[in-house]
Amino acid sequence: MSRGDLATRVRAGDRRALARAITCVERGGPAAAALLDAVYGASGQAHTIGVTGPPGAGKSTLVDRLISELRGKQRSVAAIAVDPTSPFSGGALLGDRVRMMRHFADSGVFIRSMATRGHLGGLAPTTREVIHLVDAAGYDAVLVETVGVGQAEVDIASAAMSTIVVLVPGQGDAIQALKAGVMEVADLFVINKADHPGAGRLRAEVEGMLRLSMPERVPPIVQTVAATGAGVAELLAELDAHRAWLNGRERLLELRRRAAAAEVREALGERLARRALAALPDAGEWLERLARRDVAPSAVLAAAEQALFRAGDGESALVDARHPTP
Ligand SMILES: Nc1nc2c(ncn2[C@@H]2O[C@H](COP(=O)(O)OP(=O)(O)OP(=O)(O)O)[C@@H](O)[C@H]2O)c(=O)[nH]1
Ligand SMILES: [Mg+2]
Repeated sequence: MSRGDLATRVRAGDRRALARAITCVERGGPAAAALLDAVYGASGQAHTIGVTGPPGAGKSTLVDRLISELRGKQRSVAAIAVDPTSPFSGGALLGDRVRMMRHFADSGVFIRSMATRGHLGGLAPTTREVIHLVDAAGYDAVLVETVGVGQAEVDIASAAMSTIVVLVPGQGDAIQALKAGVMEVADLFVINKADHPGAGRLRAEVEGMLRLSMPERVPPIVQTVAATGAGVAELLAELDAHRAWLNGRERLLELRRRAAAAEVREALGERLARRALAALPDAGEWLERLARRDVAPSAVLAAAEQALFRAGDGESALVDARHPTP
């Protein structure tokens, strides 16, 4: 199948083509870039929803319930689980896929796991691109689960329309986590495991902090028991309300501007870094000297920058970096 056919089939909502396209994008290189170019115009319609929070908070269980809730309203949904890489297998954890197996027979549901492969932050290097693909395939909602406290929330918030931060009672770090820039990026808070003691108190604490720091817009706080599905209908109603609010005035456009800026900056950063390190003679030696404190960090940066510019004008550096030799 040619690349053009694959893009056409993705845009037509063909699930098998979508799975193949994601694999292609994860592999990278010129084929991935061409495929993304061919579907990009069709993306931007789905309600992209980030679901993030500490390990074990119940994110996958919640996503599973949200899928059911959305399907009950005849809405199609794609779920992407961005897992931490297991140091033993090097692959994505299987648990989420097993759990969601019951949705696999449903043609209105698409589920995919991807590994972060040690990438900093909560997103895999290609998560944004995979979101574009799934979005272009015409799903009404795209749920993206990422693990983490801190950078993960900030990253997913720059890639999704609505960001849900999941907290659970009895975790001492929940309130602590809110101080690390997370509060600003959450559009919605979920207090999951509300069947555990302390849910009401955690809610009051979160609400108190939000009122203090952002009195003009306190995000909704929804209590859920993902294990039973309690509160999930309310959560979806809040998500719909947030989407409707975004649709007002220029908000969605502003959000897209920020997402585009984050995406370009991230991709450029990675490509330029790869290119600069490849162009720097004795890069390994420079890093060794840096580790030994024989040189200052700024000296290494300056050398890498000079090597990058020596390697050619800015344009050719970017084109070459798009087609890295393996
Ligand atoms: N009591 C109770 N248990 C829950 C609830 N939601 C999820 N769990 C359980 O909590 C455990 C972790 O749930 P997951 O959905 O895997 O959590 P997660 O946040 O996706 O975990 P990671 O992806 O590993 O970070 C599982 O054993 C769930 O059954 C809840 O509302 N109440
Ligand atoms: Mg999970």
